[in-house]
Amino acid sequence: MGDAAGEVIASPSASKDSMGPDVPDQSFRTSRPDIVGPDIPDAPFPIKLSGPVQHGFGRGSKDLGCPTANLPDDSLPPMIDAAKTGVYYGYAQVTPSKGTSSSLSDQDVCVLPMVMSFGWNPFYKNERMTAEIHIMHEFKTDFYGYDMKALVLGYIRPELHYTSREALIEDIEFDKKVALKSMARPGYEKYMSDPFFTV
Ligand code: ADP
Ligand code: RBF
Ligand code: MG
Repeated sequence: MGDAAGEVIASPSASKDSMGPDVPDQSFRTSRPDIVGPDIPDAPFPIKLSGPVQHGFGRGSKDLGCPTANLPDDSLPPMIDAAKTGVYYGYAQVTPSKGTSSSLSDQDVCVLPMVMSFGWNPFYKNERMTAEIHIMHEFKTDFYGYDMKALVLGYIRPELHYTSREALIEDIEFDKKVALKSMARPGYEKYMSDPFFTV
C-alpha cells in the first residue's frame, strides 16, 4: 500500500499522449517547491471565472476529504482560452444568488484563498473538462446554487495521473500549502480586494 519504493504513483497525464514510451516521472513529487509563480502575477493572470456552484459526482469530500465547488461548463472559456490544464491558486468568493436567502456567515462570504483543479481529472477518467475549487475555509453548510467568483492568479503544477488515492490526497495537501505561501507575497495582496469581488 501507499508509496512503496519504485511504485509508480504519479505521472503527467500528457505523457499518455506522447509519441515515445510512457515514461513515468516521479521527480515532480519528490522535489516540489513550496513557492511557485512570479512575485507579481503576470499574463494570462488574473483570470476571472464566475457562475453558480454545480453538483459534481460527490467525490471530493467523500473520497478525498477535500470538497471542491464545481463551476458550470459555460463559465470555463476564460480558462480554456488562456491556460493549460492543471492546478492553480487564487482567491474565491461565494455569495447568495440574487433574491435568495442565505445560510452563510459573514466569514463564509469573504474573499478566501483557494486551489483549483482545472482539467480532465485523469484519476477518475472523466470525459469532460471541469474547474473545481477548494476554498481554504471551514464552511458549516454546503453552498450548491450559490454564486461563486474566482480570480485565478497562478499555476502550481500539471494535472497528474495517479494510481493511488493516497498520493493524490498528499499532493492536494501540498498544493494548499503552496497556494498560501505563493499568495503571501506582497505582489498578491491587492487581489483580495479586487473590484471583481462583491463588497
Ligand atoms: P461535488 O462532486 O458535488 O462537487 P464535493 O464532494 O466536491 O461534491 O463537495 C462540494 C461541495 O461541498 C461544494 O459544492 C460546496 O457546496 C461544499 N463545500 C463545503 N466546504 C467547501 C470548501 N471549503 N470548498 C469547496 N466546497 C465546499
Ligand atoms: N485529479 C487528478 O486526476 N489529477 C490531479 O493532479 C488532481 N489534482 C488536484 C488538485 C487539487 C488542488 C484538487 C482540489 C483536486 C485535484 N484533482 C486531481 C481532482 C480530483 O480528482 C477531483 O477533486 C475529484 O475528481 C473530485 O471531484
Ligand atoms: Mg466537487
